[in-house]
Order: sequence, then structure tokens, then C-alpha cells
Amino acid sequence: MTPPSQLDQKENDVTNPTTALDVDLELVEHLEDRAAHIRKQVVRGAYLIPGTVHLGGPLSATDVAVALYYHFLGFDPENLDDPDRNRFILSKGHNGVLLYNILADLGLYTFDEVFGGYNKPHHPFGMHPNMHYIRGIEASTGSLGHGLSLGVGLSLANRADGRTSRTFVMTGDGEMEEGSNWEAIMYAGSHGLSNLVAIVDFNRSTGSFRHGEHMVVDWKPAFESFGWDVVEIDGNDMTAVVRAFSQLPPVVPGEKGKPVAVISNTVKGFGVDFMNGPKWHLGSINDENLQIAIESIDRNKLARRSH
Ligand SMILES: Cc1ncc(C[n+]2csc(CCOP(=O)(O)OP(=O)(O)O)c2C)c(N)n1
Ligand SMILES: [Mg+2]
Repeated sequence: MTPPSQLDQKENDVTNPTTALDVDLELVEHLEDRAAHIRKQVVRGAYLIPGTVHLGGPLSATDVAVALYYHFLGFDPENLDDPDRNRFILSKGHNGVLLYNILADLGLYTFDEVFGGYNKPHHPFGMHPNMHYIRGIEASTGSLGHGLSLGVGLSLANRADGRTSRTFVMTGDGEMEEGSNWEAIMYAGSHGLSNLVAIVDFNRSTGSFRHGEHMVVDWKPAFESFGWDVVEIDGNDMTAVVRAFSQLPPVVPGEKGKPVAVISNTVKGFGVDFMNGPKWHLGSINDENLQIAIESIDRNKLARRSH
């Protein structure tokens, strides 16, 4: 598989992901396997937890998060304080179980540690990730609308220090209703933060609209008007995800450029057919639907792969 550093050097147009770049199929299949595993762990965790847990959002965002953690971040559990590391901020912090399962799979702690006392008082793994309690979490999130501003600060600092690392921030589409995001977007474009990548998990499901209705915003011209480059992808298609991140232009030390927005079109609850749509924003898993969910995840992985 091609290491991320080499991929980063390719000179491609990030805004036009259909051009040229051949993706590494071995890498794509490896990431698809990890994504299916993580989706299953999210569902298994929900089975163990008494009460409800966020499911739809973690499942829509799994492919992008997996591509980053298992490849593009160059994430190293042995070197979490490396000042040159790339960082990921899950701004839609209510999807913390997605991060917990990825970090557990990468060896930072065990599945049982996460779900043994999940969301109970004094347990480190709460509904929202806390950077002070959990190794590997870059920012405490959960109150929507703060991740992009944190990402702006990190990106500014990295540029001032001459580093070439990137900050990736994932928001929800509902989260984009928070005005603070648009202040951060305006600032990042105006200050040429080429080391900042925003990913909008556009699963067309928010807290404040009925199913099928969502904010009237055309993401591409909206971000472009603030000086960003924009790429729109099917965020549940690992080939498209890999192609988009592979085409990010290199970060040149100290130089300004355009920040990049990845509009990730996804399906809420992706992978588990009966969870598709807004109904499973929060849910619980019982004996009956656990097995149906696991089989659905396997079936969907194979269906996507045969495309
Ligand atoms: C500042 C703030 N307001 C409200 C909430 C409550 N809340 C939690 S999730 C959610 C909906 C988020 O929708 P979206 O960002 O699209 O997330 P996803 O669909 O990916 O789960 C809301 C309003 C919150 N966490 N923070
Ligand atoms: Mg949403």
C-alpha cells in the first residue's frame, strides 16, 4: 500500500476527484474491512449499553473516520504527543462511540473498558469525548459548533511553527446551523489555512428538521465564497473517500493556500438497513435486531465492493 506521505505529494486537483488518480484497491479493501468491523463494534456496544446510544451518525461517518485513522492521518498510538502529527477533531461529539471503537481497535484501550461503564458517572467514556480523560482524543466536543474554531487555532499554530501537518475537522450537517462554524470558515479562508480540512457529514438528518427537509444551503458555492476549495463525494464509498484524501495538495511550510471542504454525502445509519434515515439518531439494540444488524453490515460491504 502507498504510504500517506507519498500520496500527499501527488499533484492533483482536489476539487475534481474524477480526474486521473488511480486508487490503491488493496488499500480500499483493507479500509472497507476495517469500516465493517467498526460498524459492528458500534452496534455491539449499543447492545451492551442499557438505554439508548447515538447510532445513525456514527454509522454514516464511519468510512471517512476509518480512512483517516487507518491511513491518511498516519495515526501512531505509540506517539500521541508528536507535535508534527495530523489531527482529527470530531466536532459532532455526540458520535463519540465511533471514535472510541476506532481507538480501541487501534490498541489504545479495550472494548470492555469503553462499554463496561459507558456514560456512567465518573467513567471516562461518556456520550461526548473528553480529551482530559481519554488518550488519543484531540479535543473535547459535544456542544456543537466548536470543532472548526479549534481546528482554525491548531492550523494557525502549525503554520506559524513551520509544520506541514493537517487538521481534519468533521461536523454534522445539523451542526452547520451553528453560526460559529461560518465565522471559522470565513477566518480560515481569509487567512489561507491550507492545512485545514473540514468534512461535513451530510447525512440529511439534523435535530431541527423533519425527514427529507434540511438547511437550504448549497455547500459548494457557500464554502467557495469564503475562499475554500470544495470536493463533493459519496462518503459511504471508500474508493471515493480514498480518492478525495489522496488528492489533497501538499502543505507548503509557512505558505498560505485554500482550506479544503469535503462534502461527504452519506446515509444516516449506513450499513444497517433498518437504521437508514433519521429514526435511529439514537437507539438501542436487543437480541432480536443484533444479528440482523451484523448481517446487514456484511451484506452492504460486499454490495459496495462489487460496484
Ligand atoms: C450546541 C448544541 N445544541 C444542541 C445539541 C443537541 N444535539 C445533539 S445531536 C443534534 C443533531 C445534530 O445533527 P447533525 O449535526 O446532523 O449530526 P448527525 O446527523 O451526524 O448525528 C443536536 C441538535 C448539542 N449537542 N449542542
Ligand atoms: Mg446529520
